[in-house]
Amino acid sequence: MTEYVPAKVWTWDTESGGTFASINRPIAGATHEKPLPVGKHPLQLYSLATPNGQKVTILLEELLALGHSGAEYDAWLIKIGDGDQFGSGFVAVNPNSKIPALMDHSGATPIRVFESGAILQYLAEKFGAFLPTEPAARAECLSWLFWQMGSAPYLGGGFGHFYAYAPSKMEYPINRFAMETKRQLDVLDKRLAVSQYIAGDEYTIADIAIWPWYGGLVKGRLYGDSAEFLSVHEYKHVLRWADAIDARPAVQRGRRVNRVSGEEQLPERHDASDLD
Ligand SMILES: N[C@@H](CCC(=O)N[C@@H](CS)C(=O)NCC(=O)O)C(=O)O
Repeated sequence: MTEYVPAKVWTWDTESGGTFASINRPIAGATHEKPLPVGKHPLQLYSLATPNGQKVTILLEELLALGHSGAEYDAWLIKIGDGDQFGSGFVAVNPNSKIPALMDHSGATPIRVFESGAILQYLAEKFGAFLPTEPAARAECLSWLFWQMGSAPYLGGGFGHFYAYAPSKMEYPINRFAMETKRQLDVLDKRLAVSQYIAGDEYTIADIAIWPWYGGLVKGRLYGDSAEFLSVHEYKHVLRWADAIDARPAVQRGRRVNRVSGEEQLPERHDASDLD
C-alpha cells in the first residue's frame, strides 16, 4: 500500500468514498430552496431515527406518558442520505445541517433549537421534568448530558465510521477508536455500578441522551458485529441499565418515530395514535 502524503494545502477534489461520502462537503449553508412543513402541534421536530434523533422522540414520548399534553408534536422526516438537511428551511432551523432540529411555535415568537443536548435541556426545562432542580443533582445530570455530547462523536464518527462505513478497513483508526469506545463504556460501567441511573436514583435526560448510543451499542444494534468486537458482555452494569431503559414503553415508542429502515417503520408522526 502506498503511504498517503498530505498535500501542503487540502483541496476538495477527491471522492472520499465510503457510506455518506455523497453528503459530506467542506462548506456550510443551504444548497437548495425548500421550506419545511408545519403541522398542527406547537412542537415541530425535523429528524430521523438515528441515535441523535431518538433522544428527542424518546423524551417527547416520556413527557406525554407523564401527562404533559403540551408535548404533543409533529415529527417530520429529514432524509439525510438525500440531502434534506441542506434545504433552506432546515438550515434556518439548524445552521449546522444535522438532525435533530426543533421549532417551538407555542409562544408569540417561534423558537428554534438545534443540537440534541440543547433540545433535551430546552424541553426538560419547559415541562419541568427529567432534569432535577436541586443544584447538585442538576449539575450531575447536565455533566453527564455534556459528557455524552462530547464523547459519542468518538463512538459514532470515530469507531463506527472506520469499523462500518469507511471504504476499507484500516487498523490504526479502528484500533484507536475501539480503545476509546471501550474506555467510555468502562466510564459508564463504573458509574452504573454505584448508581441506578446515570445521574443518580432518578431517570433523567442524561439517560435519554446516553442510552440510544451506548445502550444501543451493548444491545448489538449499532455497526454490524461491533458488540462482539468490543466484548460488550464485559460491561454488565451498562447492560443492566440498557435493559431497564429498553423496557420503558415511551422508549419503545420514541425509538420508532422517523424510522425508515428495519421493522416497525414510521416515517412521520403527527398524532399519538400513529404509534398505537
Ligand atoms: N451534535 C449533533 C450531532 C447531530 C448529527 O450528527 N446528526 C447526523 C445524524 S445522527 C446528521 O444529521 N448527519 C447529516 C450530515 O452530516 O450531513 C447533535 O447531537 O444534535
